[in-house]
Amino acid sequence: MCELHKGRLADILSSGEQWYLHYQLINRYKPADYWVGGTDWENEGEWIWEGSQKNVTYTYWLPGQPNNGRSPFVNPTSGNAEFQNCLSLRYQDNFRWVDSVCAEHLHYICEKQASHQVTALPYYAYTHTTPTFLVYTTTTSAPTGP
Ligand SMILES: [Ca+2]
Repeated sequence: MCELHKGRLADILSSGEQWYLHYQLINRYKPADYWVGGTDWENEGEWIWEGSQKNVTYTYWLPGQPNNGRSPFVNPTSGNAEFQNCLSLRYQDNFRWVDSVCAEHLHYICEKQASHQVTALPYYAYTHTTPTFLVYTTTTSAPTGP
């Protein structure tokens, strides 16, 4: 998915990045849930940003999340119901984070190196240097999985 755009699924490393995305999503994009690059696929409960392999330190989980819920989604390959190992931003909860089944099809947010400094937004005083976030409004499953 993001590789097509020469980027990777977004890391959210600070409240500044979270609010930057929040502002962009509510003003410019569809009211929808979005994938970013967090996953605990390899070690349950140990969340990393898969693009950079950084630990997830800043968090914006919805209270009660992540809960590693088992969804009714059945992996068409394995035939098993899947647990929640990928991180999505939930529209109905102000883009707080929840863990979701990676095979779900959601919109997604990539990031790539900026070629120049991007100064964003009238509303939150946040100068976004690098990376640049790119929001895609087609849907796809998260790329992590067996
Ligand atoms: Ca999990």
